[in-house]
Amino acid sequence: MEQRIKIKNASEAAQKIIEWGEAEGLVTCFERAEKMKPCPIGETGACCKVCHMGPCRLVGPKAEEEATGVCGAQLSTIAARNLLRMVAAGTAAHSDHARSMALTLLAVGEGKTSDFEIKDPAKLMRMAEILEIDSSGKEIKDLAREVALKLLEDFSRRDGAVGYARRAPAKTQERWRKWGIVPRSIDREVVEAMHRTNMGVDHDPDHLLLHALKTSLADGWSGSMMATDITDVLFGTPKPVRAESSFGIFKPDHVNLVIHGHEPTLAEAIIDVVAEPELVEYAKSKGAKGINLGGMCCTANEVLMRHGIPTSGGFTNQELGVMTGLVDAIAVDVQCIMPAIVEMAKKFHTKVITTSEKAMTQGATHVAFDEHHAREAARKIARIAIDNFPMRTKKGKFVESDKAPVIAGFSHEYIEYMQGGRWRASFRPLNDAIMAGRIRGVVALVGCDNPRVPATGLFRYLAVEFIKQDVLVVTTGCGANAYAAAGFLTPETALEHAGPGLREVCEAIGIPPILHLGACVDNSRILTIASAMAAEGGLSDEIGGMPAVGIAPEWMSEKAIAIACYFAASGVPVIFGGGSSPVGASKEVTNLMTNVWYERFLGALHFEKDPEQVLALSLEYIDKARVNLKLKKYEPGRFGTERVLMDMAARRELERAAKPHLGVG
Ligand code: SF4
Ligand code: MSK
Repeated sequence: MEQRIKIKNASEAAQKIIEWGEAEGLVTCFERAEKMKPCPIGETGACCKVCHMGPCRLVGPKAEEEATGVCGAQLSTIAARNLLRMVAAGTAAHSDHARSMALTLLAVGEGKTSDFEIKDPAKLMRMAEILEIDSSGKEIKDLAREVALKLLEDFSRRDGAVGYARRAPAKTQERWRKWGIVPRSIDREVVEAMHRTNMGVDHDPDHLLLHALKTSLADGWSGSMMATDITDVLFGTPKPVRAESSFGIFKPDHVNLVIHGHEPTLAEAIIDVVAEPELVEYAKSKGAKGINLGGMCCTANEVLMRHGIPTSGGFTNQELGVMTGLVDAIAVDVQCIMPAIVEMAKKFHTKVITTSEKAMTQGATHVAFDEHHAREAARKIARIAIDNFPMRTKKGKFVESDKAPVIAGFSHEYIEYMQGGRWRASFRPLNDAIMAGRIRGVVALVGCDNPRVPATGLFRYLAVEFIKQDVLVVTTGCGANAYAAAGFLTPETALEHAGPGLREVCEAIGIPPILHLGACVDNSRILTIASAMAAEGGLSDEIGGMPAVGIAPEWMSEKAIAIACYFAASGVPVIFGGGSSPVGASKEVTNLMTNVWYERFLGALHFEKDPEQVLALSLEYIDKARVNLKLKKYEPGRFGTERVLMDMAARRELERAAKPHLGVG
């Protein structure tokens, strides 16, 4: 533990770049995080600034019992109100991303763009079925239009429920109905959250927090889930691909163009155009051997899992990427883009290109991007990067050898397929392995990396500890990037670190013990996977009560809070690490979010600073679920009887026998 806190980044290459930068007088988020101590009042949710009689700070040993703001608001009201505002902001971010995706699907359906097409019609049909749209006899484009319009209703419906709520197990939905948290529509819940937290409206902490759950469910079971599904339909449902990660993916003799942000449309358009012969020739005319794309943050996950585009890392890598001196341009859209990259870029030759009408940064170049003129904008961006290639100087810290292999792209559909092939796809083998104690439980290690802790270090520590103890890990967001850079996303990791039961399962199926599931919005895949496991039988018949935990060890974004709340409301205990609790000042709110939520939903939200406590609490939840489900007690190396997991050869044999003319999937 001691050694981890002396370094600023657990990645050796990142640490080298940070140290080089410090010697050069370059200031990064790591140094700023050291200098900018968090305000101890705001940090724990004890500050209210929703009106101009304040800001009111409720401090002191008896603040919870005695202090109030000028209006009389108590600490529990203030802390709950602050949390609800975070959830509203996080939900808005994911869902506005989803709105763009739905509008792109609509444009494709209406034939208003020729830059995108339907890549996975089967998934579109499955979406139609879930949304109760009859797809029989319809042209695929007409169906796309109908599905898009149906999904767009999820933003503005006055009453009823978001369309995908019905994907949750019946018992989970029953709990939502009982506590009045079935989300009606995204915009309605977000607007109501802002209204309720306005000065002088909702003051009951429990009532405020129930609306936090309701708003977050509009994110998880609508916004994020539709973003994931539409992205799969337009750009392909991921299946495992092999690629590379970390800073060594930049090529000194190529134009290096980084794509950073969240919405995959920009990145997909750029991927399409950089292969065009005219652009490749143009790059050569400037002395480059070609154009090299690298992803960053969640865009990295989107293009890694669909195209094998290498990732240059997560959130805290953005300034460091510029400091390699090899990045000719960074094209960004929305979310998690530090304004600091523009300042850093000025010290090198890098151009920062903003593209969204919603997100501009002073000093950046703006190229307007929309789904109707996607390739045109993408070509402009590529040309800016190419034109900038000759401007490179020798300044920068580049570690060419810093590359790790990655296997990414485990969608719900692929995980189902890998457990039984095309004809017997199911979650049976996974459920059986959990029941037998071969796999102790499942942990989602997701979310941001953070310069306030040794960045990516908590991710590494926890993953190794979990897989050692036969816990299967799934990952999304910048956590997925952290594992990619660490070289953990390969099957060999299982051999090196995993406990005997998990290793056996990984070897039988040929998967890593840490599965890359995608970007932040793809946490919705975890919800549908958990629902499928509940439907499969043998474990819990709802999401709650599964031996599963969600962890965001280094969270920083409001989106992470929204994700945590929709997991908790769906029945998954969630533990946030890395820093103080944003509601820590109020014991009442802390109790509501842990004990009371657990009683009602079998989910909870904890904030736990100590990584060892995060680990212990997670295992406690997992083992408690095993006991409640009357599963075999977990004992390393000692498994119960179960169905045998099929290896690839056995699966192929089965498929051949089932449909010999179709070959293997
Ligand atoms: Fe202070 Fe109340 Fe205004 Fe908040 S709403 S700033 S507690 S007076
Ligand atoms: S990008 S929200 S830093 S995961 Fe999705 Fe990464 Fe967190 Fe942003």
